[in-house]
Amino acid sequence: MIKQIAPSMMCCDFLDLKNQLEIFEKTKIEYLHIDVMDGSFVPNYTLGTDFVKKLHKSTNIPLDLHLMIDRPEDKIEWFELNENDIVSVHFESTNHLQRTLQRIKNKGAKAMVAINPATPVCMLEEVLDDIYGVLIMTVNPGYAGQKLIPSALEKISKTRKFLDEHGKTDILIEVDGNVSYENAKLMSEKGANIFVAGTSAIFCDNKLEKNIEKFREFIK
Ligand code: S6P
Ligand code: MG
Repeated sequence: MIKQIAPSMMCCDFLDLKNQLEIFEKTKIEYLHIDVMDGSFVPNYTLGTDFVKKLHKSTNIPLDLHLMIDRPEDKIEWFELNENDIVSVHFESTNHLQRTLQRIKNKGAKAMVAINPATPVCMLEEVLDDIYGVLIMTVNPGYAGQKLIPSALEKISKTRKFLDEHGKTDILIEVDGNVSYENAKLMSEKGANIFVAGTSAIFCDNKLEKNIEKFREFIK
């Protein structure tokens, strides 16, 4: 079973970014999670197109773009995407989910669908052929530092079961929101594959390298 870490870059220390990227490379971090918010789909602003370009120039670690924006189908073109990058688009943010996923794949990236805590995974039945993974929000999107929504844990097992029953054993599950060490362990047991690590875990203090090693032990 694949177990990968995606540090949430909105939680990083921007004044120490160069050193932090070196630590991510040294600890073989699989993805850098980039939260893109538009102040409309979610009540906040975060990272954007220029930061994505800058990271592509500065590291070979693939990016994991989490688009929390309205009408993503019109904005995919704005982003520089590499072959190994992931782009997650919210089910709730578009009337044209399949078209949006197709546009991501046309740009050569891997397409995933993100679902809010209130959205059941069965809503994805018709796009299972179009996706690399499902991003389960374990908090309501918009902010770092929130508390896990308890029903989200069970939703991970439900999602794994739903995917397997549809013959999609290769579709990955990513979890995002309050992925603390303890929660990550439970999420891993329930079938999560990619873990967004933020203020609840690796960015809780300045011992980034040690924290990443510790996090790996919890998701084994
Ligand atoms: C939230 C965003 C997330 C957060 C991450 C922070 O809307 O999509 O990626 O950055 O959840 O982690 P934590 O541990 O502070 O919840
Ligand atoms: Mg996110």
